[in-house]
Amino acid sequence: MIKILHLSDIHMGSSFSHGRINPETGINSRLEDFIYTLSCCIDQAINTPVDLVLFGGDAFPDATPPPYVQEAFASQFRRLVDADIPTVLLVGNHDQHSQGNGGASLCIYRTLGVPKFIVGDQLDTHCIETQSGKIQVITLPWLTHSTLLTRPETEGLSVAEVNELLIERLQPALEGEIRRLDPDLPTVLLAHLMADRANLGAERFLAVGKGFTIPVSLLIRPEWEYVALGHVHKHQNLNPNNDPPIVYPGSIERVDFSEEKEQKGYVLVEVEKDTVHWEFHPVPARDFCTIEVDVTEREDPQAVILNAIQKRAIQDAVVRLIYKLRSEQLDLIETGALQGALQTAHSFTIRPELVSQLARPRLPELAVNRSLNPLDALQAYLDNREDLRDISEAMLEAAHSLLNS
Ligand SMILES: [Mn+2]
Repeated sequence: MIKILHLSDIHMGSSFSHGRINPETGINSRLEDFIYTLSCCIDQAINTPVDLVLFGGDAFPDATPPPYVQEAFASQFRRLVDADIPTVLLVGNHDQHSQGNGGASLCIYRTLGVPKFIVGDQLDTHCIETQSGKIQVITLPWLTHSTLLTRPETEGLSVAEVNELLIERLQPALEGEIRRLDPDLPTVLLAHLMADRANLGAERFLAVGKGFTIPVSLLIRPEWEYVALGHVHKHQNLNPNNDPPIVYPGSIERVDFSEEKEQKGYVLVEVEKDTVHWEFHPVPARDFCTIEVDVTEREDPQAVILNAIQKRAIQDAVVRLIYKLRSEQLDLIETGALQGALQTAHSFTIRPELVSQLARPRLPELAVNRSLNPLDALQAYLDNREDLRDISEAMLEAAHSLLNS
């Protein structure tokens, strides 16, 4: 029986806007959070101990993280080297450099020849010798147009057609890897991809440009015991009959509020030829908490908001307070007291939304049902800005020459 710890989507270095600077270290508290949850995963790998760690991709927000973030990541994975645990680092879309090939942020581990570390930056099969026997891991990093297609092939095609063509190419390539497998050894497919049955989370907004979706049917094969995925931040198994399990462990910390209600963690897998057992383990990720109140119809909006805050567990959480009110109620709100009520939160933002003001255009000349050319719109704007009168002539002139250039 080979024991595997499968984690993914670490995104170390993101979510800084939800943190504060730790005065003792000068480090953003959210980086400390991400280091902490990663250390929980590594602790588990070492204490179990597992025979293999599989990382499903997206180590950082981009391919060129600042050195102190890289170092924080490396010092956690270094513990696996010391514990003699083989590790596969798969390249996700956030790890790829837009210029050039491969994962700039992860390839350094191969360049340095870190013992028992494998970087999965291409479709390949790795036969790994573990404490409990051999296992085959097929690595399938994030695919882009240029991975399997040339520009003339994709010219004039729609996104959907390119997607189809890419899958047509992927299929035989994957088939080639499958044919080379030793049928007597347990096998895992480790892939960073968007499967067409996956529920979306923050990754939808984080990704630059649209990626490809891979049909789940392509991942259901008797040749492998487990499919270890990365990319989607919400933990899920895409094949509930577990034949084989197709599992996103999800991210290990909340990257933003879209992950507020998701449990964060990693997956422990036990695998041998034709048998697999897996289990999700939560990590103590920092809580996020949205408090939304509509006080437009309330006599005492301040008390209603304070009451809404009181009812929620905000201690040490990243909190956002959103309240809707009418402009006439503005004088009834004392922001200082709201801030006071949120003091026990790790960090908080307060966002008042003025209802009446949103419904009415600020300048009657710019009503939604009227279409103005850009110069008329600028003219209307400047007419309403006393303070810009001195430069309004010059601005109109500049706008005119820009539009005519
Ligand atoms: Mn990703």
